[in-house]
Amino acid sequence: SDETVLHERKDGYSVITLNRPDRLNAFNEVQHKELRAALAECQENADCGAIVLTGAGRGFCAGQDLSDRDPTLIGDSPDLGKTLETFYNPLVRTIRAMPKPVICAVNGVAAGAGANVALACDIVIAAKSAKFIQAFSKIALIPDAGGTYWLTRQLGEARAKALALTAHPLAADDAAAWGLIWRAVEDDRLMAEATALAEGFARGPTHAYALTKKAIHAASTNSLDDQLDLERQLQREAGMSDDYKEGVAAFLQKRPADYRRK
Ligand code: T3D
Repeated sequence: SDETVLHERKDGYSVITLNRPDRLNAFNEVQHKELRAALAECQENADCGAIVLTGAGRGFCAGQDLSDRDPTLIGDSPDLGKTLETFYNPLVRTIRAMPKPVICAVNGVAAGAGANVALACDIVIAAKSAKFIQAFSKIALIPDAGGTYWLTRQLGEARAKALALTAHPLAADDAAAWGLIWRAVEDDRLMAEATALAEGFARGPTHAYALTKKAIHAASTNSLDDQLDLERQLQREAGMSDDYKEGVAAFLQKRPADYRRK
């Protein structure tokens, strides 16, 4: 296929695959645009209850395609802030604000912005053979695509700085043990595990998931008082939903909840 992003529409969820395997799915502008379009479709489509993001071939994503950054082609002072503003930052914001769960199935190496786009997802499952590399320092850059945020919040400064300054490849098992990702699984189980999660979410209370994401994201900067107020507000909203009625009725009637009945 010539497409840099494959979008498979499954029953209730989507699988989005970065598809430039010869370059370990490094981002060029076309891949950014196709990924943006796929995510926008998922966001708007009420039939899509979850997203699985993964990569084709042996890597997940090697970050920015550096062949598009050849100094002999682009000159001495490229404005990388502009690419962040145009492509990476909107991508990270879109994933964070997606009102349904985004699962990243990290099938192989995730380097540079590729690692940090993975970490922007709500649930990260990695193949045991995968590695997370903050490759930026090797080319004299800083971690972007949220890297300094995820690493610091999820690991603390000591590990964040060591990973960022050394570009040490963090193995999937260690990433899971350190709390950077949800789980590391056997390579041949990765997609089964990721799609099983997505199938569960596809049958679940989508709006409650969106509110849960919102609350957890706010927690990293809120005081306890502010967070308790936010929980009150969001729970009020959740409690007025048909999904909540269905969830409680199903519990009391000892049957599975059917959130897709409408
Ligand atoms: O510029 C801006 O807009 C600012 C934003 C920046 C965001 C960023 O992500 S900056 C960081 C960019 N990424 C990197 O620096 C990582 C570069 N890649 C690597 O260090 C290594 O490829 C890996 C550690 C990821 C994997 O190593 P390995 O040995 O498994 O594979 P390989 O042989 O290095 O790569 C396989 C092929 O993919 C190879 O091509 P070839 O020789 O077979 O034709 C390699 O050149 C290509 N490739 C890998 N990463 C990139 C890439 N080509 C272009 N850009 C890449 N990032």
